[in-house]
Amino acid sequence: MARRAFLGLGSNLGDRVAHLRAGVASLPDLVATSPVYETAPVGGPAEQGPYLNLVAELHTARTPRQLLEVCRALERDAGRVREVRWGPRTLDVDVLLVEGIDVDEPDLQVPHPRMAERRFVLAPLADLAPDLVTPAQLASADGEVRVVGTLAELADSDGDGA
Ligand code: GSY
Repeated sequence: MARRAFLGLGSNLGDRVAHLRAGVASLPDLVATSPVYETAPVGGPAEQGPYLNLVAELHTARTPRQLLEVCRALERDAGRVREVRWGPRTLDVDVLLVEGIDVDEPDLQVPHPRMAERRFVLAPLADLAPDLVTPAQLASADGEVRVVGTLAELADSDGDGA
């Protein structure tokens, strides 16, 4: 059975727009993408640069674990190296939410356990699914975010976010 599912994509290293664009282009069952937000880094080294974030909506019969495999493949394709926890990365892709399914396993929790605290997740999610995010939740989330345009509008080679 196909369900609504949401993935969060972020990049703050290298050509951030190109990394997001390549990630989105490889997503299966894609229905929509939010605008792109430039967002202050949450956690990690103080000197890292701002992120570009967006949320993608899928209509998919894949399980959360199958979606996690998709996310990891996209990160690998972007040359991501897992070195510093919460450190800068070419591409981060998280399973945020799969409607009607909860998962609580050591390497996979869905809904994403920290999404309600993060404005860089809730703001683009609210653009796609206003039924899932209340204005109060958005107001009480942490972090600075600003819309910079749609993925189609933004040029590649935006420089290194770090
Ligand atoms: O959890 C996703 C990676 N990440 C981000 C992010 O995507 N955006 C912002 N603004 N901060 C972040 N910190 C981490 S870790």
